[in-house]
Amino acid sequence: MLADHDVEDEPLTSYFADVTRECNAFRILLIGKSGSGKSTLVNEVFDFEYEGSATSDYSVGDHDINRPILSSTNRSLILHDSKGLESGSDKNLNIVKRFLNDRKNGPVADQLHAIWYCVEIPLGGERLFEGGDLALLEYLKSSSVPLIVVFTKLDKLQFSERMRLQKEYASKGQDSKAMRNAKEQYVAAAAKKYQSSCIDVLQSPNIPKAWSHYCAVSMKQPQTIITLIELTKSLLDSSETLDVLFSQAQMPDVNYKVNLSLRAGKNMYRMGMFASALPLKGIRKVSLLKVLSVIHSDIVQVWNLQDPDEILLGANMRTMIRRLFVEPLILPALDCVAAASDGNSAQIIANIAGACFNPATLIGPAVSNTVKILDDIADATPSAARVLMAYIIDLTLGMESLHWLVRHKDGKTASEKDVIEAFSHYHVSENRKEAHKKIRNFIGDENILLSIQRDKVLSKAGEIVGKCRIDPKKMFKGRQ
Ligand SMILES: Nc1nc2c(ncn2[C@@H]2O[C@H](COP(=O)(O)OP(=O)(O)O)[C@@H](O)[C@H]2O)c(=O)[nH]1
Ligand SMILES: [Mg+2]
Repeated sequence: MLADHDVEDEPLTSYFADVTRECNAFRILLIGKSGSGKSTLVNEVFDFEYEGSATSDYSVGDHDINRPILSSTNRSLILHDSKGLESGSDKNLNIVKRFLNDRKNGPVADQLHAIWYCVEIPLGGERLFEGGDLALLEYLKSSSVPLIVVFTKLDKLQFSERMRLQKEYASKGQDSKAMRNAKEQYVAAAAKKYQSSCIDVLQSPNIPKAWSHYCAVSMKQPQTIITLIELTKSLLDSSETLDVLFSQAQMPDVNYKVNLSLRAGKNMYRMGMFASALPLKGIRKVSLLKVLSVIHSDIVQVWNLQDPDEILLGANMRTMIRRLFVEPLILPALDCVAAASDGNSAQIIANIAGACFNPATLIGPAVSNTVKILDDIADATPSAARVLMAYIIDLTLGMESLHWLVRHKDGKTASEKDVIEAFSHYHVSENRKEAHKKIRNFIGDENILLSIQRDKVLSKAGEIVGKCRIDPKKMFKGRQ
């Protein structure tokens, strides 16, 4: 709560700014031999590309663990990279130990937030860990940093099992074409091998038990990457800051982003409904417009899309969201535009969205009207509740559409055209219509009390988003 004396100048603090005040990037250490798939993995999880190199060039001959690796493609991650420790490499072992020790204490921003210990799944009886690795694992037993052993290149093991089975079939005189339909078989055979050559070894008494979690990943199997993300997330539960930063930094786990997007909205909803409604001494009325702009930047930051032209936080973007999603709520007649013109409503909506990015047509009469209305609303009315709820839901689902659109592009950056396309797509979708119908049904004008029951409204918002999620397959149907 605001203290009386600094009320006048206290800006509206966003949930995101608040949670990330002490630390604004997730810091991770990757350990693993050269070629074990570390760079590939961070690219899959974080869209993290090293400057000037496609894969692993940065590491050639130089794994300086102390050097934080940053990337302009994802500013929410700080990476440290260390090669695996061969036997007898005491020097390297000591460097890693010193690094871990140096980062044990101190501010949370300097600490290490997770360690992924990468080991390539052996195909032909190679050793999982070298002697130096064992010494390091022994040392890591006393570390409190979440550690996950990540077995990499699962697809290669599956492929090699497939080949082995194919030969076996052939040697028995069976048609090797039968193998084409034998995916289940070779996946199961690979799982068995993974169990004996990785899990059993990891769990054997001679491997120091520094780890409590492990998983297998493949760059060709997105679900395995999500499993690693969920596992890492499950180890961060005690820190809201780290949970938020990791959710922001990782890219493929859309559910994780949607949940955080709603959580960010939830905290600001309280602001929107209460700071204005309660006659607390000294607290200024906060206009809904102001609250919406904070919700906007919080939700946009969660999605962490590459936005070189700074479109997503700009005034034009906020105008577009108001125009497409808020206006129809406060001035229902405007919703007819979309409803009446089914045939090419997508184009009409895209035109309206596009106009918001064109300064010459920026402020139409409807827009300035809404701005005024929003600026005047500083009360806990059902109408304010609907606007807040819709803003959170629409922006979350619109950003989800944009996320899918951008992920399918080379370079993965959001352009103005993408923004217009994604939000128009969402606007004319059944998802949006359904979401708005549910919002209106939920908060009717008589529901003044309901609208200030934050938890009810927000669990409802979560439920609505859950039912109206974007289906990327549908979204890209008909596109080449
Ligand atoms: N088949 C397959 N190859 C992979 C996988 N992960 C990495 N690789 C390949 O392994 C090689 C080394 O990967 P890299 O990420 O550079 O390893 P690093 O030296 O540990 O950073 C590259 O050619 C990658 O394409 C995977 O999951 N499956
Ligand atoms: Mg590398």
